[in-house]
Amino acid sequence: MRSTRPALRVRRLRFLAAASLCLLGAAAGTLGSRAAAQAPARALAPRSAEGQASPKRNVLFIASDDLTCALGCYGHPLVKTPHLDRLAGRGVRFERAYCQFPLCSPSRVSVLTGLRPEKTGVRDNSTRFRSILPDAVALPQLFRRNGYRAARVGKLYHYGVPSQIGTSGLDDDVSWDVIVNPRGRDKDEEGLLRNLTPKRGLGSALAFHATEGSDEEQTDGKVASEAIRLLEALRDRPFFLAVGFFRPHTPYVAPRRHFDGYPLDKVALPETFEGDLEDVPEVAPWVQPPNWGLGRQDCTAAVRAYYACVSFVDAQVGRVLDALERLGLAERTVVVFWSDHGYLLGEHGQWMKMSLFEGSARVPLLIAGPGIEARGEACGRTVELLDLYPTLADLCGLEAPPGLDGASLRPLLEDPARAWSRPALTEVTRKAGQGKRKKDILGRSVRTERWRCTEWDEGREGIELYDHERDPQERRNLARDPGHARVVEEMRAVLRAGR
Ligand SMILES: [Ca+2]
Repeated sequence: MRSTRPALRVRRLRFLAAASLCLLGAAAGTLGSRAAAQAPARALAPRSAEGQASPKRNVLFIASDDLTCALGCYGHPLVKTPHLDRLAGRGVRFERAYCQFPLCSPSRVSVLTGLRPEKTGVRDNSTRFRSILPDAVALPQLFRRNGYRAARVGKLYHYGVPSQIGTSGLDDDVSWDVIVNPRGRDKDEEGLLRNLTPKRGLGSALAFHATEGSDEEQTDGKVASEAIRLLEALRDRPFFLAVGFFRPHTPYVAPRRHFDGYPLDKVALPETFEGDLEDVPEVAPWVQPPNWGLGRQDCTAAVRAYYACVSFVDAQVGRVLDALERLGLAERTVVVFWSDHGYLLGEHGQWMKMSLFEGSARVPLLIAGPGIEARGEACGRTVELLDLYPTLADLCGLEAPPGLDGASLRPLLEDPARAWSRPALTEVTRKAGQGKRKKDILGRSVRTERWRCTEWDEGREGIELYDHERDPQERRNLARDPGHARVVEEMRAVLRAGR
């Protein structure tokens, strides 16, 4: 295989800024810093619960790409994720956490700006959010302005998988002091992929490969190695380290040993129901025909490969968490693990993202570390990924910019059973109509602890209502049931209010 050295990009400007910091007597490390080039920091001392000044907390912000809640700690009967389970054991696992848009870039921009897609204007994988919001203070940028070193390894803002592996993609320059773009053996072995849907681009094809070699040779293995190296380099100053794994995004590539953990005969496909999609609006299903016409055997092989990738990512997260412990950083580092959106693996004959069904909108979310009183507990309140921005600002004692759309989850980290009145909103785009009348529309969905209600084009293209207390698989659309008219009205009022 070809050995590729990840590009560590520290530009001249950063060295100059680091030099000026040195002149000012500040401690600048070998990685450089651009803190001096930024607007003056609003220096707020982090506060402990008692209001006393406390040492600055670090942030380890770990993203996975296209990861659904198929994890041991979320009760999955087959998938093994011992390291994420360990993280969940020392923090809070959010059972009802939702993305704001089930597609990479719109979701990631929403997380990193703390704003809803309607404000960021990013609803595709090509728009740069700075072209719309030039002055937004992105989450890592807030930390930089407060004296933190912000570093990124791998995919945080969007880059196309697998085409842009090893590049910065739609990265945001001012978010980071340090950027590392690993590229591994998987990129060189695309010719070995088995592709069940050859007419689809590789980035959204059902394609997979059980590879030879070690975890460390894979792009995500290198992401973990570089993250460990950065933890060692940054340990003496407050840091915001963002670690972006891009698995289990397709193509599902992982070393063979991870496939071996999932014998084909143990992998079950979701239950199917006669007439499941007959009561949903025409625009609701993203995958047409269901399962792209694939048979059970192919679908099972794809799900198995996806599970192998989940275990592979889990092992890489474990390596990073081990380093955090070894370096004595765990007690002063807030760890967040999240996925940019959920993923369907055959539910309703649907795959991947871009749907407003539960499995596409729901994400795994784990938060652990200092300031988090509840350890190993689950929280059933509806929360949104855009809550992460105000949460991290709050936990680290930084003043968040005005106008963020989320709320700090700190009260729920202290008491996961606490009352919470915020529902979760998710939206997606669709083409509706035929021929010349074809137009772009929005689907918008609200999730409360009991209900999911989805409006397509403000209801003109249909409405869905599901009762998760009785129907967690969203089999029966109740939107036209007269007995549920009041619930539909209430939910639509929430959608109209935007919250
Ligand atoms: Ca994604």
